[in-house]
Amino acid sequence: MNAQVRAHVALGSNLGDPLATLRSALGDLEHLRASRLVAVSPLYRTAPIGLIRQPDFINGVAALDTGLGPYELLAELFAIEARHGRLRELHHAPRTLDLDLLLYGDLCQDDAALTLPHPRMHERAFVLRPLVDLAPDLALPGRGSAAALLAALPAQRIDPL
Ligand code: PH2
Ligand code: MG
Ligand code: MG
Repeated sequence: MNAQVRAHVALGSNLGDPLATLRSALGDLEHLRASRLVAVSPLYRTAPIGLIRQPDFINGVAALDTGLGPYELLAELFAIEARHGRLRELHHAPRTLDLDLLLYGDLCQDDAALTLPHPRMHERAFVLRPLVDLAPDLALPGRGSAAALLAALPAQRIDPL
């Protein structure tokens, strides 16, 4: 197998039965080829950011060790979203399942298909809170300590489930 890279994936849902959807998606991540699901954060009920007139989200973060390359992993995440009825519609619109590749080791890159680290993760408490639960000492390449970034954010409503 290729060298394993630690990747972090954000999970979000605010349509249908979000908790059941996230559990099912985590089951899929557990069976992802060439990969091992290392840890799953606590889940949170979070106020929508962006379009605010939509249901609360359930959010969490998973850590994987993977032998997949970043684009292969991204394609697998899209396939899991599609299996859960995700239609790619409006930016920020409600979704049955959103799986965002946050970090792939400390890889930094920016092209039309994939930006790493995820370009908005450092300003989202619904991402940083569960990420810091999993990895309290993690630093975002180019941005520094995830815990310090979280502490500096304005308050966002995120309640443990
Ligand atoms: N995802 C978005 C936009 N806004 N807000 C919350 N609370 N949680 C999300 O996962 C979320 C969002 C776009 O992907
Ligand atoms: Mg997404
Ligand atoms: Mg997203």
